[in-house]
Amino acid sequence: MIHVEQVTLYHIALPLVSPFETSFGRQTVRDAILLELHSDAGSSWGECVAAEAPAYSYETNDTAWSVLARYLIPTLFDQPLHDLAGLHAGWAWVRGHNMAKAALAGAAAALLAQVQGQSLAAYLGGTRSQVPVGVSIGIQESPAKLVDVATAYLGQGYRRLKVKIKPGKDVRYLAAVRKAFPDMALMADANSAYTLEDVDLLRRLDEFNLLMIEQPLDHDDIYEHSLLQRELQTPICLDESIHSLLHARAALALGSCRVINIKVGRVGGLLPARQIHDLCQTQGIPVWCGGMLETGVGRAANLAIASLPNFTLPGDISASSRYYTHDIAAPIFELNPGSTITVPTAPGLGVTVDRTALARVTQHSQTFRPG
Ligand code: OSB
Ligand code: MG
Repeated sequence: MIHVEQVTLYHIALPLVSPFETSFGRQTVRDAILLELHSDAGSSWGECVAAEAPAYSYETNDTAWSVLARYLIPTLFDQPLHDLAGLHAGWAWVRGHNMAKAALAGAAAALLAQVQGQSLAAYLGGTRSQVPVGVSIGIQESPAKLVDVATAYLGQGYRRLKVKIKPGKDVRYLAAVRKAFPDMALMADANSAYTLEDVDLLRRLDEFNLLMIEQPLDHDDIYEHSLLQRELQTPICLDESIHSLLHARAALALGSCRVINIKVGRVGGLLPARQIHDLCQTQGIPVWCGGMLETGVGRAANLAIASLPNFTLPGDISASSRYYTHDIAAPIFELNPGSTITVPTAPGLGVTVDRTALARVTQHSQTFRPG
């Protein structure tokens, strides 16, 4: 039984090595909340994957900060920490705000693992010591530029490319990459940029032999994806639409996708992430771990969940240097030959936060205590 004595939130702004553009916007800095948890049994860290603006998700750093401060952190002060199920039960009445929940639950999970002398991966039931990974490439200014960027990543050893697309920057871009790399494991992510009216265009993507197309339709749609999937050979992978086990169940029952991207933040924590993993495993649906340009803190947690057996497809968990010059956690993650990253084995999260690096990028912090 663990008594949490103090929680500190840090709003950080960490510059990206290169701008990241999706169909909903362009990002040059990662604005995030880090969460530090102190208890009578040790301390640990969590990361919130909300962004500055409600584009990928309705959650923002402001909403996450507020919900953590007013509702979630007090739950942890009110009851001792036993296990993740108890923690989630304590805030089951809070609707949504999954990214806020996942930040606190992630820190709690790392602490629970640490107290048991286990790595977070082992605590979650992970079975793999290395996980296959790829790289997510933002929208580029031309097909030729995209091929250049892809070439550079392949040179670094990545063996699965994900290309962001949007209307006007789709067929020609994917055609160029496919032509340059005929056998490469390639996929596209539309971040909800299309509608069912685009079915003819989306059908043209079948010729590129993509591993999957991620979230072509609305961020909150499940039904229309089932209609689209019937028209495409390319497997649809849902990202934005899946916020819970129930969403996953609905999507699989309707045939809305053949793959699910599991993001710990989007589904509200490692425990719901594992439940979705388990459901998919029993239905023969492969999953992979999505990314939100995490720092080393969130990346370590992603590697832990991605070590579960049904995370068979390469995740968006690239090396730290793909995102940041000076990450705030150590050790940084490097790409192994074979396009894998090694899952941390030390007790708990397996990374430590560098206080000097953190102080450099902290905009604002606040500490909460019981009472
Ligand atoms: O849709 O997967 C996405 C980043 C921010 C918001 C949404 C997405 C992404 C990525 C980045 O694709 C993946 C990564 O962290 O490498
Ligand atoms: Mg996506």
